[in-house]
Amino acid sequence: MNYKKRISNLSFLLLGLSLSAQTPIDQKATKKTQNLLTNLHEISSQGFMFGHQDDQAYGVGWKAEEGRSDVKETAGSFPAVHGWDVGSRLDRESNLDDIRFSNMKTWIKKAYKMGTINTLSWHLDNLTTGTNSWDKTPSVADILPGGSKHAEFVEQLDLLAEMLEGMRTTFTRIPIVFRPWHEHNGDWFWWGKGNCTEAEYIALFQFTVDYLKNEKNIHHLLYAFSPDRSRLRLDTIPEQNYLYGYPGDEYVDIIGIDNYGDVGRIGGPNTPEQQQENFIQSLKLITKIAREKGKVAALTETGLEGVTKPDWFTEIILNPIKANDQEIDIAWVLVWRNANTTHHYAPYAGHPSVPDFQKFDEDPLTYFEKDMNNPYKQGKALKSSDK
Ligand code: BMA
Repeated sequence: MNYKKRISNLSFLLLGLSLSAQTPIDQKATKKTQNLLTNLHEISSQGFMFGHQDDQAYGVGWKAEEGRSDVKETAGSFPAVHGWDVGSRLDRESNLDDIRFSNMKTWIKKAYKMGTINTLSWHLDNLTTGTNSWDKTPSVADILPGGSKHAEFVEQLDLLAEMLEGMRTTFTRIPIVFRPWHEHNGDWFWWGKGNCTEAEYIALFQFTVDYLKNEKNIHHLLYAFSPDRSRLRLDTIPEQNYLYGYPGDEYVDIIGIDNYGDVGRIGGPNTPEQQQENFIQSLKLITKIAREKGKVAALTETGLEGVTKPDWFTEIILNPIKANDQEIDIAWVLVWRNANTTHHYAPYAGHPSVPDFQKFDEDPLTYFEKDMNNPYKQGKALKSSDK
């Protein structure tokens, strides 16, 4: 057991003393969902899971081929966190990136059975105009109660609830981390800053949670809040800044952040050194807020498009986290999807970043599928505390 783990076991014990800190916001959450949250606390105090968007659905040069995964074909093991998106509308057969919802359900089940975790985001269409999430036409007021598109929004939520109900095995509903209305402090989605008021955003988040939980009786979700780092000033009152649009402690289990700007993107305002410093600060910030609130922190989206820096995984992600591991507790790091040779965030076979990705995988701080035991069972999330 290393130093980090001893310290963290102690803090985990202290955390355990205030049991409420580990209770999901849904007081009727299923036992497995409760266990998942407790385990996420524990995992985040020890290391972090690696996640990948759409991992089983497609990769560079292949699509919907049973058993395939670019992560498995490069690191040797599936990711520990599987990201999915239920946009654009649930009355379609496939999602916005052409994944059939029926297949998504199968892969979610497979991820669950492997002892890994599923998280869902939702690029819902703009229901006011009938176009996509990036249409900034104000729409939040229209879809809230009393608005002209409210019934249509409720229809989408009903379909979502139905889909969530279908995410089950014979005996149990599969716990899912739901991450709606992400990057809301940016202005690029219709639910973003400038396209609705803060009060409207909060009402949207709260309505979504309340409706699923109280009206549809969905009790196998943990809820994640995930502003974007690029619109978050770290120099002045960062905490208050982070909490723009925060719907309240009763609505959020996971204190997330999406951060693409501090992880090697070329052409931005900051030098690589400043980027690294900001990356560390952003993770310290979510850790601090999560600790204060008794929640779990996570890097809910990140990545360098094309992984153009061959040692990106160790140099940009792992080493800064490792060097600050007393002040950074994040349960997972999720990189975005592998669409093609230019738009991909995980390596694929033959890519120059593969050797470094393997080093990243071998590090005791990172968890892939092979390191997971059963995150839905109390105290049994990881295969062993020492890898
Ligand atoms: C973006 C891009 C798009 C995709 C969207 C939703 O970051 O990857 O191609 O449609 O996410 O997954």
